[in-house]
Amino acid sequence: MIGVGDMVLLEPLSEDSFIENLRNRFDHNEIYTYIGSVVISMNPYRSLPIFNPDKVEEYRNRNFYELSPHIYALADEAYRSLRDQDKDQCILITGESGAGKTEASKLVMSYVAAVCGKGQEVNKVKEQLLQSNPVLEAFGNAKTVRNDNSSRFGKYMDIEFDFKGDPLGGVISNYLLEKSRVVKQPRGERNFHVFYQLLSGASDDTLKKLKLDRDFSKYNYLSLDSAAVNGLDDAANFRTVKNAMQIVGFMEDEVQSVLELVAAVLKLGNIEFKPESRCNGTDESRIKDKNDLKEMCELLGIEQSVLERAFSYRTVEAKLEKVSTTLNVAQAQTKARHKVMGVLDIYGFEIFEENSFEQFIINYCNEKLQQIFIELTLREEQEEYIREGIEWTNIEYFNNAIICDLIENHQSGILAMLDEECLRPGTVTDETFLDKLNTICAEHQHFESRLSKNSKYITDHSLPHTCFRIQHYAGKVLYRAEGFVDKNNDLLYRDLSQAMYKANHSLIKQLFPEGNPAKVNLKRPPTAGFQFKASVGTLMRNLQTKNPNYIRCIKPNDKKASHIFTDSLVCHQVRYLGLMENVRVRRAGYAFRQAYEPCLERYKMLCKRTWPHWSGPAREGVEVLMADLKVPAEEFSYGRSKIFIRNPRSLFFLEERRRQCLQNLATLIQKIYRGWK
Ligand code: AD9
Ligand code: MG
Repeated sequence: MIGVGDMVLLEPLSEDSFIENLRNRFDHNEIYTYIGSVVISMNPYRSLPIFNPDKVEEYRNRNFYELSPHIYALADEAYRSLRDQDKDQCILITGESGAGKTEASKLVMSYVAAVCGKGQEVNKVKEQLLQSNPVLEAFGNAKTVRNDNSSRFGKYMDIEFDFKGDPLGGVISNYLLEKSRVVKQPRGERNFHVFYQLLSGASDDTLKKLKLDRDFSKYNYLSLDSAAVNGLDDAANFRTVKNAMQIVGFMEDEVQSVLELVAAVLKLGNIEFKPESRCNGTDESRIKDKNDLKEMCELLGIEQSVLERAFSYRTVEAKLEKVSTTLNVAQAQTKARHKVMGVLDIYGFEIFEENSFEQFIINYCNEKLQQIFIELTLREEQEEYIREGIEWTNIEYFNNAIICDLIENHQSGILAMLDEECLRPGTVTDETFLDKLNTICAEHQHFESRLSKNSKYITDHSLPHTCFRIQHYAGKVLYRAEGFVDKNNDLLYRDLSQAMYKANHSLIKQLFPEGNPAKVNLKRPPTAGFQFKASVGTLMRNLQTKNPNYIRCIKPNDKKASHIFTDSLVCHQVRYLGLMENVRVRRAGYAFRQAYEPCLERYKMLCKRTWPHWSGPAREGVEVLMADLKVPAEEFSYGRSKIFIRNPRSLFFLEERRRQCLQNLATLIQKIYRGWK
């Protein structure tokens, strides 16, 4: 074993030794390290020979601590608890952009697919689950400066199993796709993969049908400076995605419809407008060159004049509607009879040079995940000790509930204020929104802005007037208020949705149901922020009903390179992920705990005084048992209802003795049986 496989056993424990241990293991290709049952995963940025069918077999049905740390051990443990103990599981994968979350989620899924059930039908379900990944990534991932395959949406997949542990299917929930990327990408970044895949990988014939040119430079929406990405074969990926779409269940004509839509978006990006003065003194926009518009309309079966009109005029609606609060929240997850394993792979915490509404939402989501981690591991652990009357030295940790409150408090939170602005009649701009923040959040210790009206806390006079800053658990982020109101409103003008609804194209029609003139809905659709908050709330409640398994991903360097381990970068992540606190809690505490009854039941065969029938209370039985086995007293604590075992090794010792005992018993029975014959 290189270094220490479980940080709980690290001696002496300090931040330096923690990082040194990670580095030492990383240098020897040991990218996984435990903190108790939490898996730390370092991104190797190269393929290691540790993910293959032989490894799967090695880890299958083995106890968590028996082999060297691996993500497969976590997947195995989660799957077996689900199958054998009927406990719904969730796998929570966190870490910053590029740390390896999506790869980790795929490894977990492929492991579970490899070990669960067999047979034609089951295999089909497995294939569909696995092949959903390339499809979702084509449309939802893009190259960013942080990650060549960055997820621009959050994904939560519930995989459902029957009572035998065979997969039945899955439900995928997506969270807020970064839509603005279609139109504009930051410097050095790309649009969603699918555009490049289509142009590079489709046959000449397909491109002709779609009225497309292979040359990226013909399309305004495809930034040129970073079109080719090292190690990314768009053409090959296009074939993978098309194949995956078929496996997932798209019919051939549906695939074609989707591609037509992708082509239409590229055309749309090329349509340019020019202002034109009208005789009544107002300005109106006119389309410069109508060829792209014409081709787009042909692709989508829309009459050109209809779309042209919709592009040029806007029927402005009065903002009198109320926000609908009847979101259908608990939709997907009520089928309690199935066993469920949820895999959460959500966009990582982001700090860019320019941070907008998207980063704000992404970082809010990460705050919530950190909060659930704190609640479930740190606080619950401490509270359990208190409940059980076990002595506890308090561990200081940063509780980020206060930041979540700054964002989501339903009266004074930033999202609530943004909604208030978006729904208020009168002139609303990003500046009025910022003004509101300055008035209401000024005193909050995690909020900073230059213009805070009544704040005593303006610490940084270099802060731009148009920005506000939040001190997140993972670092300070400066947000530019520009665009917040528009992006939160997320309104599509009715003229456009009605034009789209008129298309003679089944997919487009489905995508714009609100354009149906028969269903004019006067209610204003909920804002983007409101919807996100509601769906994150549902997600958190869902996760809380399941047994959590954590994978904490760490990015070793900022260069997307293998073999480089930058101490300062890793240290920063170790700090904000709260990993040191996590170890301290586990160490101050006990690695395992078990209620007295099942503990006595399992191990009583190891001691003559408890075997076969112990007549007293279970707790006393366990005490007698431990004394008899001469396990050092400091290894155990006796709580009100449970025994707490400090070190995994003590558990191994018990398990090993039990295994020997059972073997002896089996040999004895065989002898007796032979004697009879
Ligand atoms: V983001 O928040 O979606 O921007 P992720 O999902 O955390 O981010 P991702 O899993 O996409 O990061 O990993 C980034 C890249 O690191 C991958 O494209 C791989 O090139 C590389 N990577 C990550 N994990 C592994 C691994 N176990 N083995 C090899 C890996 N390469
Ligand atoms: Mg990802």
